[in-house]
Amino acid sequence: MIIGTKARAPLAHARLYGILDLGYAAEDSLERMAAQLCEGGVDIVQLRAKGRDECDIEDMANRVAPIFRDSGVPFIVNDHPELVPSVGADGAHVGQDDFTVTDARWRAGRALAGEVPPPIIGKSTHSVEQAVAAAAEGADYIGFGPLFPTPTKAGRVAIGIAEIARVHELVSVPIFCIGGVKLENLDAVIAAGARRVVIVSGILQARDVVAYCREAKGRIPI
Ligand code: TZP
Ligand code: MG
Repeated sequence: MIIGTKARAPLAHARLYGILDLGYAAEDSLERMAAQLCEGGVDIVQLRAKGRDECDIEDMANRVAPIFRDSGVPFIVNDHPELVPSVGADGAHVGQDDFTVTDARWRAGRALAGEVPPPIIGKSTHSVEQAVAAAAEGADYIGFGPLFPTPTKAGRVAIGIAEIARVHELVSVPIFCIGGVKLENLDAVIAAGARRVVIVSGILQARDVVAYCREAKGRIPI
């Protein structure tokens, strides 16, 4: 059942992207963490549950979706666009080796035909070339990174911060800089040209999740 109490905030206004990552958030803490992310002011949230089967992910998404909906925070499901209609999510996020944007949009949107607003489809990119291609493919937003080495995406080569300015010149959809971003380096990431960031472990491992989100959000210029 979909009960909306607050209109979904526009993606264009989003500055801080949080991820409920099962690598850090215990399964029995999801509702509590979701509420804290909302209280901290994250603008968009993704559920990321690598290695979990789709039924489990559907159950978890069903548990947290109402919390995000009540706060007007867009809720994105990683890797499983076909779950978007059944859990009442706002969209899906796909990687370079996952569905194309078109395919993801079709899977996410087919049961929502005629409903407004349409699902949001985001795509991970790891270079300026991939970022340009994802935007051309029709992604509503992109992730750009990992900027720094991170255990959350172990083994992926860090791309650094030097290309942040360039990617913002070439890509007009919202760009969320991701990968190893923490309060400690956030100012440098912003100084390099980032307007939006994703912070995963920094937020989920914070002693005070709400305060961490508020501090991060307050440092990202409007
Ligand atoms: N994609 C690129 S880096 C990354 C993902 C999902 C992980 C970011 O996590 P953290 O903990 O903020 O480095
Ligand atoms: Mg993926």
